[in-house]
Amino acid sequence: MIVQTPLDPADQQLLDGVLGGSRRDVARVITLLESALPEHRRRADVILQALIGYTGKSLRLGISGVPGAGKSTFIESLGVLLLSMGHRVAVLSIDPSSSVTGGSILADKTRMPRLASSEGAYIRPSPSSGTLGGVAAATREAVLVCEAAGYDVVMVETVGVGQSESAVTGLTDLLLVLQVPNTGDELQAIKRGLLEVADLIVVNKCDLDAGAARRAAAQMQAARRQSIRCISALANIGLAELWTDITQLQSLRAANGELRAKRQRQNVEWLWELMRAGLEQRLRRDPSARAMVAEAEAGVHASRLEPRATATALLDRFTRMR
Ligand SMILES: Nc1nc2c(ncn2[C@@H]2O[C@H](COP(=O)(O)OP(=O)(O)OP(=O)(O)O)[C@@H](O)[C@H]2O)c(=O)[nH]1
Ligand SMILES: [Mg+2]
Repeated sequence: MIVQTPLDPADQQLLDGVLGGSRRDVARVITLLESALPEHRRRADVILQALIGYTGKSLRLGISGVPGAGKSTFIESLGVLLLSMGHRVAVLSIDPSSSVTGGSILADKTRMPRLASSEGAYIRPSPSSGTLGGVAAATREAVLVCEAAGYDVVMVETVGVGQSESAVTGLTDLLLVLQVPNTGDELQAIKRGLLEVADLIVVNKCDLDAGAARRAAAQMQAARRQSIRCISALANIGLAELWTDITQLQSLRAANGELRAKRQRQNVEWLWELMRAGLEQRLRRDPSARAMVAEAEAGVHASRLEPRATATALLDRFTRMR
């Protein structure tokens, strides 16, 4: 049913560039897949399909925490440590609330100066919300491109508040939540259900008040029945030990099959997400659908037509039109 299109020379060159680890070609492909232009979309589809055999080999780590918790500082410090261990590190961010992009490029890169100037690292800000399937879909696809380029650790920083944690769990293997002591965040996190979705929790900024950090950790430890590390992203305390925790958890899940099952589940969810988004886009844009959609909208708007029956009739007609 799905026909694989051969790559034209320009796309083949991009693909070879990505597979050869070229940061510039990684950026170009991600730009294509974030584009709303149908021609870019088509090229991105073909390139992604061709890349798929080279993906899946990284540790996909989501980083969450309230604004100011130290996520960017943490990614910078851990990233530099990982580079020194011989890893290649990609940093992506996801901000479902952002409708503009561009401004954040500078902000992200200046917050991660050492990573930004390292050959072995690639930093990409959150896409804008105009992409097919939304910001999370574009970020997920960017993860795949980074993996094909040989980045073996991909960190995704959640930016903004609200839906970003649930978005990031759909595209990462592990979610790490950064907490800070003395802010009541322990309770906020419990309320928001963040503790349930977090795979690892750490208390950051332990350099400021080690006692307060230990108390915050103890409080959460009681709720989680899991040891909570105190770290300092800024003073580089506890990061090597935390990295050991992370890799051990990942290895355990790889060995018991949980990792594979999670990624399979995520992929099927993405398929549905993209089909939903694509169907809506077609209904809104397809010239042959537009007239009947406008008619249905007008009827529903005027309370002449009932939404449920109208939607069914419209979808019936639309699928017959194919
Ligand atoms: N003392 C101390 N300060 C820290 C630590 N980690 C981060 N900070 C400081 O906390 C502030 C916020 O850090 P960021 O890394 O920008 O925090 P963030 O979570 O990325 O913030 P947003 O992206 O705005 O949500 C900065 O001034 C950092 O220098 C730490 O371990 N100790
Ligand atoms: Mg940040």
